[in-house]
Amino acid sequence: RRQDIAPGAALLRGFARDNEHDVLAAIDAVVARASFRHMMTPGGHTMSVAMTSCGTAGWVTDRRGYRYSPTDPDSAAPWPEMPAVLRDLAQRAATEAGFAGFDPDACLINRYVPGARMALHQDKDEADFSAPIVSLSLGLPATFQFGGMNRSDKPINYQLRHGDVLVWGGPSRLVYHGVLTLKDGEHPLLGRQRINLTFRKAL
Ligand code: MD5
Ligand code: FE
Repeated sequence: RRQDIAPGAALLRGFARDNEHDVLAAIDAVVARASFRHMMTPGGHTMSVAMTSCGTAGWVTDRRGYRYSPTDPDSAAPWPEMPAVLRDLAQRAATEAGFAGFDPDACLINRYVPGARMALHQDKDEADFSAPIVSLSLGLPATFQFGGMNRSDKPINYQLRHGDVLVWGGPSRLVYHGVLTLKDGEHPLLGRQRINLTFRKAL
């Protein structure tokens, strides 16, 4: 059930399915303390994806730029702790993909409703690119684009479904990637939404 999609990038189909109820309860507990919000890009656009975070650092954007913050700008409180069930899942997935010893300090939680999308970008706000990023997809399926080292490289599209985990590091760590506009649908556990978690070593 490990599909290598590029050097350093592995897709673990259905990896989180046996754990889905505990995983969803952990996400609910985080969201109860740090709500999903639509943040503003430095260019002044409001993102269609709603976000929150847990861990010692959370990714934020506003007119001042993109960065990791130890506190939630909405509450000024520290982000909720990363639930053990989520950290363990990310560490097990990283190990299965060849990145034993992954120790994430940030988990960005993205919520897509139908119509939301994420344009091609690189994840480069982290201090250390030697650690991989682990991504967990839940709820409605989405098409993600796996590109190359240049924005103009033609991306390959993959469908990500409920429970799929993607690990990318090494030579793939800085590839351009994105998520196409989410199509409408109804997921038995999550309804009309997709939730994606990305576990990172940010600091
Ligand atoms: C998401 N999140 O699904 C996306 C994609 C982000 C972000 O990109 O920065 O929060 S996570 C999975 C992904 C998509 C495309 C390429 C790669 C991973 N990759 O480079 O392997 O919310
Ligand atoms: Fe990204």
